[in-house]
Amino acid sequence: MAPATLLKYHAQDGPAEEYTHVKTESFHNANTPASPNARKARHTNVAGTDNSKDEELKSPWILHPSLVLKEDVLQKWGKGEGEIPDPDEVLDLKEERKGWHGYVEWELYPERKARVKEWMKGFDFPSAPEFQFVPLPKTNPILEGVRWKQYHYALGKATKDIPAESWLWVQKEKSPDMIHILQFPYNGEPPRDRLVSTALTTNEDHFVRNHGGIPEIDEDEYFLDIGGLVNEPKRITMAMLKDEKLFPRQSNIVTIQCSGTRRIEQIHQYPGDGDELINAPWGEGAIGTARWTGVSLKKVIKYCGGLKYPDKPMHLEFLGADTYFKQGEVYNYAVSVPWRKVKANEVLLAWEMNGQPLPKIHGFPLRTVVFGYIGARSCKWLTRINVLDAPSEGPVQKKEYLYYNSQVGKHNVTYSAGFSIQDMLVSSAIMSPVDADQIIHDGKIKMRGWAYSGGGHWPVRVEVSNDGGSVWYEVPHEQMSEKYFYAWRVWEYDLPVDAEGWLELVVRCWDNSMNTQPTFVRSAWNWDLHVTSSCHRIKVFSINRSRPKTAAKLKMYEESGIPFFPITKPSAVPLESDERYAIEMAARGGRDPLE
Ligand SMILES: Nc1nc2c(c(=O)[nH]1)N[C@H]1C(S)=C(S)[C@@H](COP(=O)(O)O)O[C@H]1N2
Ligand SMILES: [Mo]
Repeated sequence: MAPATLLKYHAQDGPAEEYTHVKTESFHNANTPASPNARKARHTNVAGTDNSKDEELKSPWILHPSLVLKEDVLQKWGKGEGEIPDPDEVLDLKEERKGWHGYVEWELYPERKARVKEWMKGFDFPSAPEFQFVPLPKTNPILEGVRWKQYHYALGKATKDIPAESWLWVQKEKSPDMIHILQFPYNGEPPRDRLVSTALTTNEDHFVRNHGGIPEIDEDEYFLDIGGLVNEPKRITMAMLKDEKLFPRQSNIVTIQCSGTRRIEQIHQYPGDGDELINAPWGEGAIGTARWTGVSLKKVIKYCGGLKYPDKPMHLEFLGADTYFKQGEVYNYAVSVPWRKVKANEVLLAWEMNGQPLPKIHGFPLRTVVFGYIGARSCKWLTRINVLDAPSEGPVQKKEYLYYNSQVGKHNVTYSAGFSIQDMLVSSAIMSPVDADQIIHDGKIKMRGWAYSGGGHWPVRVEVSNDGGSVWYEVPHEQMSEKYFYAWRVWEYDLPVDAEGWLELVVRCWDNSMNTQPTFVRSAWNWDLHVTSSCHRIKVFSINRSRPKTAAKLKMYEESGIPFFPITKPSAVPLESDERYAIEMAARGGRDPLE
């Protein structure tokens, strides 16, 4: 079959500006070397170069910003101008365990958290960048996360190299052409076209969503503590988890989707809350599908003698090794899911992703994978599971990932007023063509995309429209990938297109419960800009070469060697010859009526 789309011009192509990073400045003085660990990281640079000091300063993954202290703090600490107290003396932070680099435990030490809260008050951290009322920078990374780098830097040796080291893992483990939405904490999605070229996403292309740094954990030193309202609290090693005499293996194809997927559409129409991490400006790629292997959490809870109150609305809280800063305080990443989700064998403790050990960036050595739920609950770098009689009090569970009514905003928003997003709703996206493409075709345009529904639902029907959503064509089931209880389906379709000019292409999915998608972004807009589940719409400029006049015009451009694209480039040739004009006007009976 000939390709339906003959030629495409991407309006979004164009030179990205060189990304300029924050210049290195050591905490105490410019000559202090970074910690041995960061130094080692530099020498295993992807480029393999032996970095001189100058090279180090230029290297894009040295991410040590300068810090600004507040005046009253200088006085309080008895320091002179420009002198910064040593965080290692004041805070004395240490990594929690041998073999767990990048892990500082916060939740078990309330007094440590309190000390950091006081310390953080001493700095003038930059505020969040405005990225909603202005166009996004054409850089890659798009946003930097300067203040998050500074937060880590401000706490001294236990955390200051984490931004640099995490960026190194991005380079090592992710595809070189990822779209870096936020450099640190790292958030990135793959190129659109490639994401839907296979039903299973490669580990290199799977999107990444981080709230903090990437810990490096030695599998042999790894263990997981299970406690709280469980009958027999236990410490479990990887060797125990992998022992099939103790726990049967479970393997499932599961889609993980961040509830920020397609947020950029909401931002473009109606800006909302503007934290560059919490509300990162995702495109359609914050979704991926992998075969995850591990053991069902239900079996592990059984091994711990079961829950103390299995009939109460219990939650299982997952804690991660990474540090999360929120409003001047520190936390370990923490989220929870209800016990009934675990009971259904829909929560996996996974150590394998597509038959490979988990990449570091995806949670090595162990993460949860919560089927059909928002990605946030699939906790990476798992340190503990706490059985609670209520949802986690961690900020990610309690204060984020909330879905508000559209009239709620900064003036009246409250945490309790939002839905806590758990099951992902039915959604879809067109991944090719992309918005503003100018397409030469012979009456059909090839479309490709994904369709997904959470909560154990699956896409049954995908429909596309070439007229903004009045006429819908069904994508034949043969052109959709296999169905699974917990995964997306990728699809492709040669959409009949007769009309020329700007058209609005639309997709919508129907799941097995006959749920479908809201019509417009506005129909489901919400203050925190979550789950952009409305029909996905793109504008494309159609040039239908099966029309003889269009074909002739295109030929003329080709023969004269004048580029046709972009369509907005003013034409250097007359639209019509004088001879032709005279013939056409005569045929129309001239411009004006005779009487
Ligand atoms: N420990 C930890 N787990 C985490 C996160 C995190 O920042 N820290 N991010 C969550 C969010 S919001 C999402 S969408 C998924 C993304 O998983 P991935 O990065 O493997 O694609 O991880 C979740 N698990
Ligand atoms: Mo997420």
